[in-house]
Amino acid sequence: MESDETCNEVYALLKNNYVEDDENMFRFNYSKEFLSWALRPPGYYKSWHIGVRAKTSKKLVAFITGIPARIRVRGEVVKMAEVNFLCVHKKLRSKRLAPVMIREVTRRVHLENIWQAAYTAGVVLPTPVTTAQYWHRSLNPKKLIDVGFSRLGARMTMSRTIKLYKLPDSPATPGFRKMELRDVPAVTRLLRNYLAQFVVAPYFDEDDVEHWLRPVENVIDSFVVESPETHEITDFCSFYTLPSSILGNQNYSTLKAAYSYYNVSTKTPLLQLMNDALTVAKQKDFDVFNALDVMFNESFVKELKFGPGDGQLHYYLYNYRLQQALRPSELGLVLL
Ligand code: MYA
Ligand code: JJ1
Repeated sequence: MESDETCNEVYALLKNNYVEDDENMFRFNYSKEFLSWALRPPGYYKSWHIGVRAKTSKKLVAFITGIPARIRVRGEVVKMAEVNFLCVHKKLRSKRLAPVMIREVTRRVHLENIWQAAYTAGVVLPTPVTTAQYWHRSLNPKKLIDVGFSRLGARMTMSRTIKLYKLPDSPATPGFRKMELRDVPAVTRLLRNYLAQFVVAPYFDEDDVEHWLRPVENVIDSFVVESPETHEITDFCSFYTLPSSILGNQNYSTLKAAYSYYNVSTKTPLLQLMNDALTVAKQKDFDVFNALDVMFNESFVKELKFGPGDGQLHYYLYNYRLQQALRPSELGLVLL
């Protein structure tokens, strides 16, 4: 991923062959900038970015990645790999290449003396730690309906629907502003205290926060609330940019989606903080704002007019035994 050319090849493989919804109407279209950010966190290993090429054409046909992370499970901080972007070209499916990719990434993780991993999938595998539900908040309801992402509700007209999803022109919270480099220490403290409440959550230091939460244009947006009186950072919210290709629509090719990432409220009510996040996402021209029912997200989704999606996300740990499955609200981890 250090080479522009390779990054382009990975981008193209995923754009054409990665995850689709159950009716094959949409396919994730991670941008190159996003992939470069997601795969090069502090301490990343080049050897954990694994591709398979066709012998003669050298075309990239399969991919899998790991990145290092410290994940706290109850009281124990464990070095793990986060495994993601497993993809086999459509023409090479069902040939048992995926298990080969998984065995190879496992071998290379073991070489770094790391023995646990975390991953998510839309499919059920043995054995989920928890299953989270996707929720969607329409920002551009007309486009969502036109492309088949959502439907006009019963007894609803288009103009009533547009009115229903209207948002303010600007955030309501005084001191709500874009996160900056100087906020890293305060955001790290906020996030650490906050994530301590969940059974499974990342254990971030300042370098991690600088990488994962500092805004990167068209990749990750983060905002803090700075008290106008004390200049203290009291709250924080963030979302990442993950468009989907719209498959076979005459009028539109891309759905611009924001995904809720880490949100911390200590002073601003979470409901108000998330309404501000929706407001800035709308200003930035996103079509939809997505969230999983992890952490305290259940507490705002209904009130803020999110609706449940047809997709679920199963969370897994490799080689780590939890006595019982968790409720999604006990999970403090968002993978990309
Ligand atoms: S999840 C995103 C996965 N990617 C996609 O969904 C993209 C579109 N689909 C494809 O590219 C292919 O269909 C894939 C399967 C590549 C998914 N996780 O090669 P096959 C098992 C794990 O004949 P294909 C993400 O990236 C399936 O149960 N296993 O099938 C996290 C069967 O196994 P078994 C999966 O369709 C990935 C076998 O593969 C998944 O051509 C985490 C069939 O292989 C899946 N999502 O290719 C990986 N889907 O017969 C695990 C299917 O045994 C990491 N399968 O039931 C584990 C930790 C490793 C590190 C450990 C370190 C210590
Ligand atoms: O985006 C998803 N579903 C959408 C589109 C459905 C299109 C037909 N299948 C959906 N839309 C309804 C929105 C509506 C808005 C107004 C209020 C009511 C709701 O439900 C789903 C998630 O719901 N996404 C997927 O299926 C994509 C795959 C998800 C699994 C991801 C695996 C990731 C692997 C990571 O490592």
